[in-house]
Amino acid sequence: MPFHKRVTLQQFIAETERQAPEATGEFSQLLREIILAVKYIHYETSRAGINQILGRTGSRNVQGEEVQKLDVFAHEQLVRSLQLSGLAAVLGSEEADDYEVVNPAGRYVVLFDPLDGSSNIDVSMPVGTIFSIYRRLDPDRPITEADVLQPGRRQLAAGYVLYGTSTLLVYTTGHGVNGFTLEPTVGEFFLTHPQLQTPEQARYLSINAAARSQFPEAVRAYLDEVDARHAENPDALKPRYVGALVADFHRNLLEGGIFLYPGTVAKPAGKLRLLYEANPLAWIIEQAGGLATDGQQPILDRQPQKLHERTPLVLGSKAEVERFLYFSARELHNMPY
Ligand code: AHM
Ligand code: MG
Repeated sequence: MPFHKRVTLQQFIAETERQAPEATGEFSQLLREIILAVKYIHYETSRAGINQILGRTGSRNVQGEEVQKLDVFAHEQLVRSLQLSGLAAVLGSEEADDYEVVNPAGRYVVLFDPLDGSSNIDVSMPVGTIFSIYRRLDPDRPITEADVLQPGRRQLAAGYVLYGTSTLLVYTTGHGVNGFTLEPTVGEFFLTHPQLQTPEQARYLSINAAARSQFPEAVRAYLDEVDARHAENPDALKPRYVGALVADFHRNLLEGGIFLYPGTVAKPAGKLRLLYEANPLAWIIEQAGGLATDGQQPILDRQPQKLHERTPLVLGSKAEVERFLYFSARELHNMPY
């Protein structure tokens, strides 16, 4: 699609649908439902400090983490939109213990982290929404867990929304990555980042280095090598860590970078979730020319075992992730560094 002066997200979706004659329109409608929910979430996050919605509910989610009111709000907005649409068969959310069948006749599986990086809320830092859409396995059979546990390569669409200094929606349907910025006065997203490609060389390094001594040997060896590069050139691979995955990912996508959330001795699978954090961002980074790995295999090739499964995650610019993979391959094959 040529980049016209002013293309709205709605026009973009309609145009994409026009180019796919077999499309029924259902998928486009599903995206529109997500966009609608996202606009409500944007509105609520942008005035969080004003309307006293800040603070904790006092409850914990299935993973034992404190639930913030905005997490609940974001979850409810997405569930409501998707349920009302009648198009989604089953939903899986970070904020719900189990997957939920919302419409047995629906054709799609939608998995999401309604508000990622929620510890940032109380300090007015960026947060995000991440989503992933699959087709259900067989519309003539009842929905089972297998519909939810599909490998990332089967995604139909994956995207995220960054609620930062401006609100951006970035998504892919497997034909490149496009980014749209919300113009809040008219409530419309405009195409601002057509056909995004991430730089092949990384400019930034994003990692919570506090756990360095707890990381696997390959990660420590890689970080030692980064130290050596810093010793030569302090500007090489500058450390940048917001602590909100969407924000760290988005900066690195645009500027070039590598993000690592490895496992630790205490938590070998790390912290981030495969289905609604790692998979969608892995597909986006691959579509943008980068790579995503758990250290042993591409994230998108993993066969999920459960809805809230965690995975080590390393993703970003191709050359830098390949450099990391050099170290993890040596660990895998018991070779010296
Ligand atoms: P959340 O889903 O509970 O918000 O946690 C996920 C967040 C990510 O956004 C971020 O990359 C990571 O947790 C930061 O974790 P840490 O504080 O351990 O570095
Ligand atoms: Mg999260």
